Amino acid sequence: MQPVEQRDEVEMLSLMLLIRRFEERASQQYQAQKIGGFCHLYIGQEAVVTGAIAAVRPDDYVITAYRDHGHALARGTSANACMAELFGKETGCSRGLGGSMHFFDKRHHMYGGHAIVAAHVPLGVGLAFAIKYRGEDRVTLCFFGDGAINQGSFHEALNLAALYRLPIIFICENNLFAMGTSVKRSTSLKQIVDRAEGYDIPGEIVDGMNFREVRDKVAEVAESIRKESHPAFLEVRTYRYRGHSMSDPASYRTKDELEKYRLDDPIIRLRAQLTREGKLTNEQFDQLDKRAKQTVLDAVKFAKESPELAVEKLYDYVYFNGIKS
Ligand SMILES: Cc1ncc(C[n+]2csc(CCOP(=O)(O)OP(=O)(O)O)c2C)c(N)n1
Repeated sequence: MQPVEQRDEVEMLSLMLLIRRFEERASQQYQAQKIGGFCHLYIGQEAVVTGAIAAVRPDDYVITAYRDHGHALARGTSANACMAELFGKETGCSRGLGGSMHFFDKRHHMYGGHAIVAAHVPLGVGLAFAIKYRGEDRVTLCFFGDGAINQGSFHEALNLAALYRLPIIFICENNLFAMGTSVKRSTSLKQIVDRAEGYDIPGEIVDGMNFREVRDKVAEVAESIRKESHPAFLEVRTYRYRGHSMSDPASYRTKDELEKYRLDDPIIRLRAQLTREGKLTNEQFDQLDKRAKQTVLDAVKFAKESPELAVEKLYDYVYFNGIKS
């Protein structure tokens, strides 16, 4: 199977636009009360998942926390299945039973969407263990937030991954806040990446607002892991423009701080790079954006028209044998 890293950068820009427009529309539909429960938006962080996924193969494994819409879209789950999941419909990627925090798509090797902070990090290590056990050359991408790094399960997972030299890239999406708590107030280290050193895992800091930097770093690490299995850690520095969830006014940070990151927007950056290099015109960009907006509008229509899961099917998908795929 071809590494996705060969994929066109214009296509990747278009994916970032899809994620951005998807999140904006989800926000609007949430406010219109079409979406219930929690809803955490990924706006501002698009280059992290797009860059990482662009650097690996479609058969590599991906697992993440609850801010997961972008991860599923980047992995290849359709906007229809993602939006329908938010609407709690049977056509959703988790049959409407998971909602925003529990997107899942086995076909695309997207193993969630997990709500409990850091609880999925050992699951990611389990995926990596399975790869090594079967003698495969896949890699697991395990994404989590800066809020996860002080949880016990995180430490246990890193220790085991290092001990067994498992093929996993721990990708910390450091957006500076865990809910309203600044990382400076929750973490004793000056740099999150230093956590990895404690487990003898190689780690690096990456600019998460720069698609190319994320892609190139993940590609380099993945290549090394495929040659000889080992874990790696990337602290990817990024920023979320919106509050923690839809109900958070984000009053714990200043407008100036937000503005500073908006000016460093990952979509604007990649667009500027491609334009400068003569690979993209303004008209082409507008076309991509128009297409992304239309895909998302179609997804809302699809979600609205999709059926609710029948009550008698409520337990069909709880255990593995009940999954009809
Ligand atoms: C074990 C646990 N404790 C507390 C919570 C409540 N909670 C939900 S999100 C969150 C913050 C996590 O922040 P981070 O890991 O940095 O991810 P981000 O929201 O920045 O993507 C907390 C404390 C939880 N879900 N699980």
